[in-house]
Amino acid sequence: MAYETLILEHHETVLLIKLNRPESLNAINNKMLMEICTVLKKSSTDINVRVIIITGSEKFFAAGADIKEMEKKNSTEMYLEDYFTNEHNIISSYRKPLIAGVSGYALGGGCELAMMCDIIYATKTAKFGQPEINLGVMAGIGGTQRLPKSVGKSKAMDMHLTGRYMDAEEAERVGLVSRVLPEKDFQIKLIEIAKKISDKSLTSILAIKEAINISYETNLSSGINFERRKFHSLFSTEDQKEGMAAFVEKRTPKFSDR
Ligand code: DAK
Repeated sequence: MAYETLILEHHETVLLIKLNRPESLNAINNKMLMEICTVLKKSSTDINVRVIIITGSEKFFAAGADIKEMEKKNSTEMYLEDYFTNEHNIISSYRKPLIAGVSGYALGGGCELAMMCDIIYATKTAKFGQPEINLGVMAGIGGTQRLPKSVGKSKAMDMHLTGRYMDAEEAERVGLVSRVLPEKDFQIKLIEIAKKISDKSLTSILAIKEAINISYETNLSSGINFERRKFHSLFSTEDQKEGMAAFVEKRTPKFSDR
């Protein structure tokens, strides 16, 4: 299926989604979000897709939600259309790992889309920001909630209230970004890392993602209890037997997702 706002590339079990609205610096419109969600829905049960990368171009990941699409809307329309809510829920509850590869601008909804992913890798040209305050509005797809969890209250307030951008070096230092990677062959490196994840047992991958995400929603003792139950349950898998036998036999494990 051809998409209007996305380019898809399959690299074995890694699916790379490239945001593709260069004329507006990949501003996220309704169509783009719907297309991302269609891809996620299709790939959620596709055994050939184990890890997804969302990336943009060298100069821009996404410069925010599409201001031209929103400009004339009033609050009743926004409320009744429930603008972006369903899409937010589909992306943020996706079970397989989502990697954001950010080069250049990740602003407003672009920064929020990156933060909905599980890991953010960036090049040194990346610029993160929540500049909605300059438009007389505020973040609306998680920016005020996820950013403080990554960078702390003070920096999140600073970014949302001043609208300033955070560069890659600062973003890595404060934990918004996992690693800053070289600009040259950025995409190749992203795929390489995604493949490394993809080679693991899918049962472990899904359990780890679920357990880490639970830590955002629950208290410490409930979270640790959840983790322990997941850990116990993995001992009913063939992959646990294979992984531990491979260690003892000093060989590389061959996981079967069973
Ligand atoms: N939307 C629409 N078009 C955009 C755009 C955007 N976010 N960003 C850039 N463009 C367009 C420009 O209008 C321009 O188009 P033409 O004039 O050529 O037709 C083209 O892309 C190139 O942009 P510039 O000429 O401005 O390029 P520069 O290199 O000079 O500047 C820039 C790059 C990224 C600094 C600048 O473009 C910029 O400031 N862009 C806007 C950044 C921004 O404010 N982003 C936040 C958007 S608001 C919701 C929840 C959340 C949201 C919405 C709803 N609900 C729950 C309901 C999210 C809101 C946002 O993200």
